Amino acid sequence: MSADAGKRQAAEAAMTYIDNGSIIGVGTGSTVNVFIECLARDPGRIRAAVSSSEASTRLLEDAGIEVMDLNHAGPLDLYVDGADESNRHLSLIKGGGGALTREKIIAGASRRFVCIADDSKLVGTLGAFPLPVEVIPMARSFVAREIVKRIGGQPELRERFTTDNGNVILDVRNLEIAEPVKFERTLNDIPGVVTNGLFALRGADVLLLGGADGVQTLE
Ligand code: ABF
Repeated sequence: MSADAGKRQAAEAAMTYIDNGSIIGVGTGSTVNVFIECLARDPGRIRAAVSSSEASTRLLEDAGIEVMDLNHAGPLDLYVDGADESNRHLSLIKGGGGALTREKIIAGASRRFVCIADDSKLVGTLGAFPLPVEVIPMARSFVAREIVKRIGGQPELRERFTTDNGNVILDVRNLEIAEPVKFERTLNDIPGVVTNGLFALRGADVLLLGGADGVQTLE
């Protein structure tokens, strides 16, 4: 089965987690883009969305879905988003799309985080996907040195990319992340780091993986 077919399966399965007429958080990435298509085919299913990126905002508005500011929406019942990798404990690497900061904020503000992906994203140990770290631009060299000192890896500046928040991203290659919570806390402690792409302190509550055998649900 193609990855796209798996993404569609997972996105369609996520629709069943929506309370009719609710305000939900919506993530970023190609799998979420399929989820937005599903929402567009079901007008009125949600009252509004809180978006994790300018890219998702454009797609939601084009679909005729109201986009609300998190400050006005308040606590959310549901956040639907993709991931670059997940282990079996539902700790994730996110940020390949560069939206990790707003994604982590909205995930933190949501009672239930339903992660949608094709089954290629399930891994034994996190780290084959380079770990994104959003950094204040003036601190990028200092943060890169601190990352190597504290957790190893090879941080590389994401070329020609600025986040929606005006920051840069270091993608850290060659990591084997056996203790995601410890790694996340260590990265959080480095001055200049805005957000790191480990979602382990607050991982997913449900992981919907689309694949040849249908949708696998991990929780
Ligand atoms: C987003 O989903 C990002 O955090 C992550 O990088 C991306 C995964 O992209 P895709 O769904 O296109 O594989 O939430």
